[in-house]
Amino acid sequence: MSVSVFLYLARGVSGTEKGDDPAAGRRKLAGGKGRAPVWPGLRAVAWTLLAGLGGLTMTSCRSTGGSGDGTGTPPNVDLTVKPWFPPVVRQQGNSCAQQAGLYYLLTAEWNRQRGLSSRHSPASRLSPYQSYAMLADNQAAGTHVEDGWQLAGSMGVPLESEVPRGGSALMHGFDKYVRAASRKPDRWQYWPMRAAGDLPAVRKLLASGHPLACDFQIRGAKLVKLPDGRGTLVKEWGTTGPGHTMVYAGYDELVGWDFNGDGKITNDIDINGDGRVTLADWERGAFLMVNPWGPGWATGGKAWVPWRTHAQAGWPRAWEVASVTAASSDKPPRLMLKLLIQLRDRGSLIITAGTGGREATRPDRTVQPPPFRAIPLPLTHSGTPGAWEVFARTRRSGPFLASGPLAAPGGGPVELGLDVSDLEKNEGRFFLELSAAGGGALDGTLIKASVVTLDRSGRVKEEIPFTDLPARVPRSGGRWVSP
Ligand SMILES: [Ca+2]
Ligand SMILES: [Ca+2]
Repeated sequence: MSVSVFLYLARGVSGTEKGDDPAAGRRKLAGGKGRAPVWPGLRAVAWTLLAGLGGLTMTSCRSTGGSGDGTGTPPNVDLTVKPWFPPVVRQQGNSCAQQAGLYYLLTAEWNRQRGLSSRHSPASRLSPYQSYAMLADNQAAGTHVEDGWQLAGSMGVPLESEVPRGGSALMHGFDKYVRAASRKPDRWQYWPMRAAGDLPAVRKLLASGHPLACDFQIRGAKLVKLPDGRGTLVKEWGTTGPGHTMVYAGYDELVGWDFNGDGKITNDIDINGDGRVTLADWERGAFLMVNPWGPGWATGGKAWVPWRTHAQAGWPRAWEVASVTAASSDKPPRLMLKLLIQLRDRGSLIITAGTGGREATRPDRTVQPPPFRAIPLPLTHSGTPGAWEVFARTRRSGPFLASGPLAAPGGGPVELGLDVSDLEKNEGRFFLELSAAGGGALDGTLIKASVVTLDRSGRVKEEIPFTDLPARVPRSGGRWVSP
Protein backbone atom coordinates (compact mmCIF):
# COMPACT_ATOMS: atom_id res chain seq x y z
CA MET A 1 0.00 0.00 0.00
CA SER A 2 2.82 2.40 0.81
CA VAL A 3 4.18 2.00 -2.68
CA SER A 4 0.88 2.81 -4.33
CA VAL A 5 0.43 5.84 -2.09
CA PHE A 6 3.84 7.09 -3.06
CA LEU A 7 3.02 6.67 -6.71
CA TYR A 8 -0.07 8.81 -6.27
CA LEU A 9 1.97 11.44 -4.50
CA ALA A 10 4.60 11.35 -7.21
CA ARG A 11 1.95 11.68 -9.88
CA GLY A 12 0.60 14.75 -8.12
CA VAL A 13 3.96 16.39 -8.73
CA SER A 14 5.12 15.23 -12.07
CA GLY A 15 2.10 14.65 -14.23
CA THR A 16 -1.55 15.41 -14.10
CA GLU A 17 -2.76 17.51 -11.31
CA LYS A 18 -6.26 18.24 -10.26
CA GLY A 19 -9.45 19.58 -11.52
CA ASP A 20 -10.94 18.47 -14.71
CA ASP A 21 -13.51 19.83 -16.88
CA PRO A 22 -14.56 16.85 -19.00
CA ALA A 23 -13.43 18.53 -22.21
CA ALA A 24 -10.34 20.29 -20.93
CA GLY A 25 -9.25 17.16 -19.07
CA ARG A 26 -8.49 15.29 -22.28
CA ARG A 27 -6.06 17.97 -23.35
CA LYS A 28 -4.46 18.06 -19.95
CA LEU A 29 -4.04 14.32 -19.61
CA ALA A 30 -2.49 14.13 -23.01
CA GLY A 31 -0.12 16.98 -22.41
CA GLY A 32 0.99 17.74 -18.89
CA LYS A 33 3.40 20.37 -20.07
CA GLY A 34 4.16 23.58 -18.29
CA ARG A 35 4.74 21.81 -14.98
CA ALA A 36 6.74 23.59 -12.36
CA PRO A 37 9.90 21.74 -11.35
CA VAL A 38 9.87 19.49 -8.33
CA TRP A 39 11.45 21.36 -5.46
CA PRO A 40 14.41 19.87 -3.58
CA GLY A 41 13.64 17.53 -0.74
CA LEU A 42 10.32 16.49 -2.19
CA ARG A 43 11.04 12.82 -1.80
CA ALA A 44 11.91 13.26 1.85
CA VAL A 45 8.76 15.25 2.44
CA ALA A 46 6.66 12.67 0.64
CA TRP A 47 8.06 9.91 2.80
CA THR A 48 7.53 11.93 5.94
CA LEU A 49 3.96 12.35 4.83
CA LEU A 50 3.69 8.61 4.25
CA ALA A 51 4.90 7.93 7.76
CA GLY A 52 2.17 10.21 9.06
CA LEU A 53 -0.45 8.53 6.93
CA GLY A 54 0.71 5.13 8.21
CA GLY A 55 -0.12 6.31 11.71
CA LEU A 56 -3.55 7.38 10.50
CA THR A 57 -4.18 3.91 9.06
CA MET A 58 -3.41 2.26 12.36
CA THR A 59 -5.76 4.60 14.16
CA SER A 60 -8.52 3.76 11.73
CA CYS A 61 -8.19 0.05 12.57
CA ARG A 62 -9.84 0.75 15.89
CA SER A 63 -13.05 2.01 14.34
CA THR A 64 -16.12 -0.16 14.55
CA GLY A 65 -19.59 -0.11 13.10
CA GLY A 66 -22.38 1.96 14.55
CA SER A 67 -24.23 5.12 13.74
CA GLY A 68 -21.23 7.39 14.23
CA ASP A 69 -23.43 9.98 15.83
CA GLY A 70 -23.36 10.94 19.47
CA THR A 71 -22.38 14.52 18.73
CA GLY A 72 -25.88 15.91 18.86
CA THR A 73 -25.81 16.61 15.13
CA PRO A 74 -29.06 16.22 13.21
CA PRO A 75 -29.61 13.09 11.04
CA ASN A 76 -29.39 15.20 7.88
CA VAL A 77 -28.15 18.60 6.77
CA ASP A 78 -28.55 20.44 3.43
CA LEU A 79 -26.72 23.76 3.19
CA THR A 80 -27.66 24.25 -0.48
CA VAL A 81 -31.10 25.51 0.60
CA LYS A 82 -29.56 28.36 2.62
CA PRO A 83 -29.68 31.79 0.96
CA TRP A 84 -25.95 32.29 1.60
CA PHE A 85 -24.98 29.12 -0.29
CA PRO A 86 -24.00 30.21 -3.84
CA PRO A 87 -25.85 28.89 -6.90
CA VAL A 88 -24.43 25.73 -8.50
CA VAL A 89 -22.38 26.83 -11.51
CA ARG A 90 -20.09 25.19 -14.03
CA GLN A 91 -16.35 25.78 -13.68
CA GLN A 92 -14.33 27.25 -16.55
CA GLY A 93 -11.14 25.42 -17.47
CA ASN A 94 -9.82 23.17 -14.72
CA SER A 95 -10.55 25.69 -12.00
CA CYS A 96 -12.28 23.22 -9.65
CA ALA A 97 -9.95 23.88 -6.72
CA GLN A 98 -10.50 27.66 -6.88
CA GLN A 99 -14.25 27.15 -7.45
CA ALA A 100 -14.48 24.98 -4.36
CA GLY A 101 -12.17 27.00 -2.11
CA LEU A 102 -13.22 30.53 -3.09
CA TYR A 103 -16.52 30.61 -5.01
CA TYR A 104 -18.32 28.01 -2.91
CA LEU A 105 -16.68 27.84 0.52
CA LEU A 106 -15.44 31.37 1.07
CA THR A 107 -18.55 32.99 -0.49
CA ALA A 108 -20.77 30.86 1.76
CA GLU A 109 -18.69 31.64 4.85
CA TRP A 110 -18.47 35.36 4.10
CA ASN A 111 -22.18 35.81 3.48
CA ARG A 112 -23.39 33.47 6.24
CA GLN A 113 -21.32 35.40 8.77
CA ARG A 114 -22.80 38.70 7.55
CA GLY A 115 -26.38 37.50 7.09
CA LEU A 116 -26.20 38.18 3.32
CA SER A 117 -27.62 36.26 0.39
CA SER A 118 -25.36 34.79 -2.29
CA ARG A 119 -28.16 34.64 -4.84
CA HIS A 120 -28.90 38.19 -5.83
CA SER A 121 -26.14 39.00 -8.29
CA PRO A 122 -22.51 38.37 -9.22
CA ALA A 123 -21.72 41.25 -6.86
CA SER A 124 -22.81 39.04 -3.94
CA ARG A 125 -20.27 36.28 -4.65
CA LEU A 126 -16.47 35.85 -4.69
CA SER A 127 -14.70 35.10 -7.97
CA PRO A 128 -12.35 32.12 -8.35
CA TYR A 129 -10.81 33.51 -11.53
CA GLN A 130 -8.21 35.97 -10.28
CA SER A 131 -6.63 33.15 -8.26
CA TYR A 132 -6.98 30.76 -11.18
CA ALA A 133 -5.26 33.26 -13.52
CA MET A 134 -2.42 33.64 -11.03
CA LEU A 135 -1.94 29.91 -10.42
CA ALA A 136 -2.73 28.10 -13.69
CA ASP A 137 -0.31 28.16 -16.62
CA ASN A 138 -3.27 27.58 -18.98
CA GLN A 139 -6.98 26.76 -18.86
CA ALA A 140 -6.25 23.01 -18.83
CA ALA A 141 -4.03 23.29 -15.75
CA GLY A 142 -5.24 22.33 -12.31
CA THR A 143 -4.51 24.27 -9.13
CA HIS A 144 -4.56 23.67 -5.37
CA VAL A 145 -7.14 24.76 -2.82
CA GLU A 146 -4.29 25.57 -0.40
CA ASP A 147 -2.73 28.02 -2.90
CA GLY A 148 -6.02 29.82 -3.49
CA TRP A 149 -6.47 30.35 0.24
CA GLN A 150 -2.85 31.40 0.73
CA LEU A 151 -3.12 34.04 -2.01
CA ALA A 152 -6.53 35.12 -0.73
CA GLY A 153 -4.99 35.53 2.73
CA SER A 154 -2.44 37.94 1.25
CA MET A 155 -4.41 39.71 -1.47
CA GLY A 156 -8.08 39.08 -0.73
CA VAL A 157 -10.61 37.97 -3.34
CA PRO A 158 -12.44 40.07 -5.96
CA LEU A 159 -16.17 39.75 -6.55
CA GLU A 160 -17.61 37.68 -9.38
CA SER A 161 -18.89 40.94 -10.88
CA GLU A 162 -15.29 42.21 -11.10
CA VAL A 163 -13.70 39.04 -12.51
CA PRO A 164 -16.60 37.12 -14.08
CA ARG A 165 -14.65 34.82 -16.40
CA GLY A 166 -11.53 32.68 -16.48
CA GLY A 167 -8.49 33.76 -18.50
CA SER A 168 -4.77 34.17 -18.10
CA ALA A 169 -4.74 37.96 -17.60
CA LEU A 170 -4.71 39.38 -14.08
CA MET A 171 -7.40 41.74 -12.84
CA HIS A 172 -6.88 45.32 -14.10
CA GLY A 173 -7.62 48.33 -11.89
CA PHE A 174 -6.16 49.55 -8.61
CA ASP A 175 -9.57 50.19 -7.03
CA LYS A 176 -10.55 46.54 -7.61
CA TYR A 177 -7.40 45.38 -5.81
CA VAL A 178 -8.20 47.69 -2.89
CA ARG A 179 -11.73 46.30 -2.57
CA ALA A 180 -10.55 42.70 -2.92
CA ALA A 181 -7.89 43.18 -0.24
CA SER A 182 -10.53 43.56 2.47
CA ARG A 183 -12.14 40.19 1.62
CA LYS A 184 -9.86 37.59 3.14
CA PRO A 185 -10.12 34.19 4.77
CA ASP A 186 -9.44 34.12 8.49
CA ARG A 187 -8.11 30.55 8.73
CA TRP A 188 -8.40 27.22 7.00
CA GLN A 189 -8.00 23.66 8.24
CA TYR A 190 -7.79 20.09 6.99
CA TRP A 191 -9.74 17.45 8.87
CA PRO A 192 -9.14 13.68 8.78
CA MET A 193 -12.01 11.81 7.12
CA ARG A 194 -11.07 8.18 6.77
CA ALA A 195 -12.54 6.33 9.72
CA ALA A 196 -15.79 6.24 11.67
CA GLY A 197 -14.09 8.16 14.47
CA ASP A 198 -13.48 11.07 12.07
CA LEU A 199 -17.16 11.49 11.22
CA PRO A 200 -18.47 13.36 14.30
CA ALA A 201 -16.15 16.34 13.78
CA VAL A 202 -16.95 16.51 10.06
CA ARG A 203 -20.71 16.22 10.66
CA LYS A 204 -20.46 18.93 13.28
CA LEU A 205 -18.79 21.30 10.82
CA LEU A 206 -21.53 20.79 8.23
CA ALA A 207 -24.28 21.01 10.85
CA SER A 208 -22.89 24.36 11.99
CA GLY A 209 -23.00 25.78 8.47
CA HIS A 210 -19.48 25.14 7.15
CA PRO A 211 -19.35 23.64 3.66
CA LEU A 212 -16.21 21.54 3.07
CA ALA A 213 -13.88 20.83 0.16
CA CYS A 214 -13.25 17.19 -0.76
CA ASP A 215 -11.06 15.61 -3.40
CA PHE A 216 -11.34 12.29 -5.27
CA GLN A 217 -10.17 10.75 -8.52
CA ILE A 218 -13.29 11.29 -10.59
CA ARG A 219 -12.19 9.64 -13.83
CA GLY A 220 -13.94 6.25 -13.90
CA ALA A 221 -16.35 7.07 -11.07
CA LYS A 222 -19.61 5.09 -11.19
CA LEU A 223 -22.89 6.90 -10.54
CA VAL A 224 -26.24 5.25 -9.75
CA LYS A 225 -29.74 6.68 -9.44
CA LEU A 226 -31.31 6.19 -6.04
CA PRO A 227 -34.87 4.88 -5.83
CA ASP A 228 -37.65 7.11 -4.49
CA GLY A 229 -36.32 10.20 -6.29
CA ARG A 230 -33.49 10.80 -3.86
CA GLY A 231 -31.09 11.72 -6.63
CA THR A 232 -27.72 10.31 -7.66
CA LEU A 233 -25.15 8.41 -5.59
CA VAL A 234 -21.45 7.92 -6.33
CA LYS A 235 -21.18 4.15 -6.04
CA GLU A 236 -17.42 4.23 -6.43
CA TRP A 237 -14.65 6.66 -7.35
CA GLY A 238 -12.02 6.17 -10.00
CA THR A 239 -8.63 4.78 -9.08
CA THR A 240 -6.49 6.52 -11.68
CA GLY A 241 -5.93 10.01 -12.99
CA PRO A 242 -5.86 13.39 -11.33
CA GLY A 243 -7.86 14.48 -8.32
CA HIS A 244 -10.96 16.63 -8.63
CA THR A 245 -11.96 19.09 -5.92
CA MET A 246 -15.65 19.21 -5.00
CA VAL A 247 -17.81 20.60 -2.20
CA TYR A 248 -19.67 18.93 0.65
CA ALA A 249 -22.82 20.87 1.48
CA GLY A 250 -24.48 18.43 3.88
CA TYR A 251 -25.06 14.79 4.73
CA ASP A 252 -27.79 12.24 5.38
CA GLU A 253 -27.22 9.27 7.65
CA LEU A 254 -30.07 7.33 6.00
CA VAL A 255 -28.98 7.59 2.37
CA GLY A 256 -27.36 4.32 1.37
CA TRP A 257 -26.88 1.59 -1.20
CA ASP A 258 -26.83 -2.20 -1.04
CA PHE A 259 -23.20 -2.50 -2.07
CA ASN A 260 -22.81 -6.25 -1.46
CA GLY A 261 -26.21 -7.12 -2.97
CA ASP A 262 -27.53 -9.06 0.04
CA GLY A 263 -30.86 -7.26 -0.14
CA LYS A 264 -30.18 -5.15 2.95
CA ILE A 265 -28.49 -1.82 3.62
CA THR A 266 -26.35 -2.37 6.72
CA ASN A 267 -23.57 -0.73 8.74
CA ASP A 268 -22.72 -3.73 10.94
CA ILE A 269 -21.75 -6.46 8.48
CA ASP A 270 -18.18 -7.02 7.23
CA ILE A 271 -19.01 -6.61 3.54
CA ASN A 272 -15.42 -6.35 2.32
CA GLY A 273 -14.38 -9.57 4.07
CA ASP A 274 -11.35 -8.28 5.97
CA GLY A 275 -12.56 -9.74 9.25
CA ARG A 276 -13.61 -6.52 10.92
CA VAL A 277 -16.32 -3.92 10.57
CA THR A 278 -15.01 -0.44 9.77
CA LEU A 279 -16.28 2.62 7.94
CA ALA A 280 -15.39 0.82 4.69
CA ASP A 281 -18.25 -1.60 5.41
CA TRP A 282 -20.93 1.02 6.03
CA GLU A 283 -23.60 0.96 3.35
CA ARG A 284 -25.61 3.78 4.91
CA GLY A 285 -24.60 7.39 5.44
CA ALA A 286 -23.46 9.84 2.74
CA PHE A 287 -22.31 13.40 2.18
CA LEU A 288 -24.27 15.72 -0.11
CA MET A 289 -21.72 16.76 -2.72
CA VAL A 290 -21.85 19.68 -5.15
CA ASN A 291 -19.67 19.20 -8.24
CA PRO A 292 -18.13 22.33 -9.83
CA TRP A 293 -18.97 20.71 -13.17
CA GLY A 294 -22.28 22.50 -12.79
CA PRO A 295 -26.04 21.79 -12.80
CA GLY A 296 -25.89 19.53 -15.87
CA TRP A 297 -23.99 16.87 -13.91
CA ALA A 298 -25.78 14.08 -11.96
CA THR A 299 -28.85 15.56 -10.22
CA GLY A 300 -28.69 19.34 -10.59
CA GLY A 301 -24.91 19.22 -10.13
CA LYS A 302 -25.24 17.28 -6.88
CA ALA A 303 -24.73 13.67 -5.79
CA TRP A 304 -24.47 11.65 -2.59
CA VAL A 305 -20.99 10.44 -1.63
CA PRO A 306 -21.14 7.43 0.72
CA TRP A 307 -18.99 7.94 3.81
CA ARG A 308 -17.36 4.57 3.13
CA THR A 309 -15.66 5.85 -0.03
CA HIS A 310 -13.29 7.88 2.16
CA ALA A 311 -12.18 4.64 3.85
CA GLN A 312 -11.85 2.79 0.54
CA ALA A 313 -9.89 5.44 -1.38
CA GLY A 314 -6.21 5.03 -2.18
CA TRP A 315 -5.98 8.74 -3.02
CA PRO A 316 -4.42 10.58 -0.04
CA ARG A 317 -6.46 13.77 -0.50
CA ALA A 318 -9.63 11.69 -0.04
CA TRP A 319 -8.52 11.02 3.54
CA GLU A 320 -9.05 14.64 4.52
CA VAL A 321 -11.62 17.37 3.96
CA ALA A 322 -10.97 21.10 4.16
CA SER A 323 -12.77 24.03 5.76
CA VAL A 324 -12.20 27.78 5.73
CA THR A 325 -13.60 30.67 7.74
CA ALA A 326 -13.98 34.27 6.59
CA ALA A 327 -12.33 37.24 8.26
CA SER A 328 -14.83 38.72 10.69
CA SER A 329 -14.36 42.35 9.68
CA ASP A 330 -13.81 43.95 6.28
CA LYS A 331 -10.39 45.31 7.17
CA PRO A 332 -9.05 47.38 4.26
CA PRO A 333 -5.29 47.60 3.70
CA ARG A 334 -3.58 50.74 4.97
CA LEU A 335 -0.73 50.82 2.45
CA MET A 336 -0.79 49.61 -1.15
CA LEU A 337 1.78 49.47 -3.92
CA LYS A 338 0.19 50.69 -7.17
CA LEU A 339 1.87 49.67 -10.43
CA LEU A 340 1.08 50.25 -14.09
CA ILE A 341 3.26 47.72 -15.84
CA GLN A 342 3.60 45.52 -18.91
CA LEU A 343 6.01 42.57 -19.21
CA ARG A 344 6.36 39.95 -21.90
CA ASP A 345 6.59 37.21 -19.27
CA ARG A 346 5.55 37.60 -15.66
CA GLY A 347 6.69 34.16 -14.48
CA SER A 348 10.00 35.21 -12.92
CA LEU A 349 9.05 38.66 -11.57
CA ILE A 350 9.83 39.32 -7.90
CA ILE A 351 8.60 42.62 -6.43
CA THR A 352 10.22 44.03 -3.30
CA ALA A 353 8.85 47.13 -1.60
CA GLY A 354 10.72 48.79 1.22
CA THR A 355 10.98 51.80 3.50
CA GLY A 356 13.88 53.69 5.01
CA GLY A 357 14.65 57.04 6.58
CA ARG A 358 14.19 60.32 4.71
CA GLU A 359 17.80 60.34 3.47
CA ALA A 360 18.23 56.55 3.19
CA THR A 361 19.80 55.02 0.09
CA ARG A 362 18.76 51.48 1.05
CA PRO A 363 15.56 50.21 2.66
CA ASP A 364 15.77 49.07 6.27
CA ARG A 365 12.53 47.13 6.00
CA THR A 366 11.19 45.23 2.98
CA VAL A 367 8.23 43.08 1.97
CA GLN A 368 7.63 40.87 -1.07
CA PRO A 369 3.88 40.79 -1.68
CA PRO A 370 2.56 37.45 -3.04
CA PRO A 371 2.38 36.22 -5.71
CA PHE A 372 5.57 38.19 -6.62
CA ARG A 373 7.46 36.71 -3.68
CA ALA A 374 10.62 34.60 -3.57
CA ILE A 375 10.14 32.91 -0.20
CA PRO A 376 7.54 30.13 0.33
CA LEU A 377 4.49 31.11 2.34
CA PRO A 378 4.33 29.44 5.76
CA LEU A 379 1.83 26.74 6.61
CA THR A 380 -1.01 27.84 8.81
CA HIS A 381 -0.06 25.19 11.40
CA SER A 382 3.14 23.89 12.93
CA GLY A 383 2.80 20.28 11.75
CA THR A 384 4.02 18.40 8.69
CA PRO A 385 2.35 19.49 5.43
CA GLY A 386 -0.58 17.21 4.67
CA ALA A 387 -1.78 15.75 1.38
CA TRP A 388 -3.61 19.00 0.47
CA GLU A 389 -0.58 21.17 1.21
CA VAL A 390 2.54 19.24 0.27
CA PHE A 391 2.41 19.98 -3.48
CA ALA A 392 1.08 23.52 -3.25
CA ARG A 393 2.80 26.15 -5.38
CA THR A 394 3.09 28.57 -2.45
CA ARG A 395 5.10 25.93 -0.54
CA ARG A 396 7.89 26.21 -3.12
CA SER A 397 10.23 29.10 -3.72
CA GLY A 398 8.42 31.85 -5.58
CA PRO A 399 7.29 33.71 -7.45
CA PHE A 400 3.98 31.86 -7.28
CA LEU A 401 2.62 33.42 -10.44
CA ALA A 402 1.89 31.21 -13.45
CA SER A 403 3.70 32.01 -16.69
CA GLY A 404 2.25 34.35 -19.31
CA PRO A 405 2.37 38.03 -20.14
CA LEU A 406 1.86 40.64 -17.46
CA ALA A 407 -0.78 42.70 -19.22
CA ALA A 408 -4.39 43.83 -18.92
CA PRO A 409 -7.14 41.46 -20.14
CA GLY A 410 -7.45 43.35 -23.43
CA GLY A 411 -3.65 43.75 -23.82
CA GLY A 412 -1.69 46.85 -22.82
CA PRO A 413 -0.33 47.65 -19.36
CA VAL A 414 -2.07 46.20 -16.31
CA GLU A 415 -2.75 48.25 -13.17
CA LEU A 416 -2.03 46.23 -10.02
CA GLY A 417 -2.52 46.97 -6.34
CA LEU A 418 -0.48 45.00 -3.81
CA ASP A 419 -0.99 45.13 -0.07
CA VAL A 420 2.23 46.27 1.62
CA SER A 421 0.61 47.32 4.92
CA ASP A 422 3.46 45.67 6.83
CA LEU A 423 5.55 48.72 5.90
CA GLU A 424 3.00 51.12 7.31
CA LYS A 425 4.70 52.18 10.50
CA ASN A 426 7.85 53.44 8.79
CA GLU A 427 8.04 57.11 7.89
CA GLY A 428 10.47 58.26 5.25
CA ARG A 429 11.04 57.24 1.68
CA PHE A 430 9.87 54.18 -0.17
CA PHE A 431 11.88 51.77 -2.31
CA LEU A 432 10.76 49.55 -5.16
CA GLU A 433 12.78 46.74 -6.70
CA LEU A 434 11.79 44.54 -9.61
CA SER A 435 14.01 41.47 -10.00
CA ALA A 436 14.02 38.22 -11.93
CA ALA A 437 14.01 34.91 -10.07
CA GLY A 438 15.84 31.78 -11.10
CA GLY A 439 17.97 33.17 -13.92
CA GLY A 440 14.94 34.64 -15.68
CA ALA A 441 14.97 37.95 -17.55
CA LEU A 442 12.51 40.82 -17.46
CA ASP A 443 11.29 42.35 -20.70
CA GLY A 444 8.89 45.26 -20.57
CA THR A 445 8.03 48.69 -19.21
CA LEU A 446 7.15 50.10 -15.81
CA ILE A 447 4.92 53.01 -16.70
CA LYS A 448 3.92 54.27 -13.25
CA ALA A 449 4.51 53.21 -9.67
CA SER A 450 3.42 54.71 -6.39
CA VAL A 451 2.72 53.94 -2.76
CA VAL A 452 -0.84 54.71 -1.71
CA THR A 453 -2.00 55.24 1.87
CA LEU A 454 -5.63 54.48 2.68
CA ASP A 455 -7.93 55.39 5.52
CA ARG A 456 -9.92 52.93 7.63
CA SER A 457 -12.71 52.79 5.08
CA GLY A 458 -10.33 52.07 2.19
CA ARG A 459 -10.35 55.59 0.69
CA VAL A 460 -7.12 56.97 -0.76
CA LYS A 461 -5.43 59.44 1.60
CA GLU A 462 -2.16 60.06 -0.19
CA GLU A 463 -0.32 58.82 -3.27
CA ILE A 464 3.49 58.98 -3.29
CA PRO A 465 4.93 58.37 -6.78
CA PHE A 466 8.28 56.78 -7.54
CA THR A 467 10.53 58.97 -9.70
CA ASP A 468 12.24 58.31 -13.07
CA LEU A 469 9.20 56.68 -14.65
CA PRO A 470 8.13 55.52 -17.16
CA ALA A 471 11.17 53.33 -17.76
CA ARG A 472 12.17 50.25 -19.66
CA VAL A 473 12.75 47.53 -17.03
CA PRO A 474 16.38 46.29 -17.21
CA ARG A 475 16.57 42.58 -18.01
CA SER A 476 18.04 41.71 -14.64
CA GLY A 477 15.71 44.10 -12.80
CA GLY A 478 15.72 47.66 -11.55
CA ARG A 479 15.28 49.92 -8.50
CA TRP A 480 13.26 53.04 -7.96
CA VAL A 481 12.89 55.32 -4.98
CA SER A 482 10.33 57.89 -3.82
CA PRO A 483 11.39 61.54 -3.29
CA1 LIG B 1 -25.98 -4.92 1.80
CA1 LIG C 1 -14.60 -4.97 6.77
